[in-house]
Amino acid sequence: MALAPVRVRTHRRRRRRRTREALPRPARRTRPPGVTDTLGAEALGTEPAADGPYDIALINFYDADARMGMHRDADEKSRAPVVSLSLGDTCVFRFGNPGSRTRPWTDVELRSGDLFVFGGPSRLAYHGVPRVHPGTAPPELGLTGRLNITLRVSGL
Ligand SMILES: O=C(O)CCC(=O)C(=O)O
Ligand SMILES: [Mn+2]
Repeated sequence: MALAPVRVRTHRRRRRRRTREALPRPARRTRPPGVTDTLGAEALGTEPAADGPYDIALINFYDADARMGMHRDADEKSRAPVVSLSLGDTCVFRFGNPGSRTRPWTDVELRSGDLFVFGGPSRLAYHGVPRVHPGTAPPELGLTGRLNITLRVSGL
């Protein structure tokens, strides 16, 4: 008996076309407001960094018990100075050395409105916040706790 050839039909799934509108929009990179390309240089009185604008603003909030351990800001490709603005409660800012998270370090009191800039040989120094002094924020700010904003150049 002769066997009839069997036709195997394959079903190719048609790729469903997604409209452009349905796709998520890429996150837009916007510059933190009021930040100029030369911010770090202006604060330090040096030449502006050649590797780009201040395109990162990292905001940390500290309540009365918050701390930040000793670390280095080493994720950025750029070595442009880090510009750090404090608002609200006063804190103890511990500024160490680039070699280790241990002494020598200097404890500085950062108050609301203080700008702390570290660059050059200190750009990769270990630093941290061992203490916040609760209730020391200027009342007109209406802020309970401490806000810190660090501005950085990613270099990407
Ligand atoms: O809160 C501060 O003053 C320091 C913050 C800091 O070191 C950081 O965000 O990497
Ligand atoms: Mn840091």
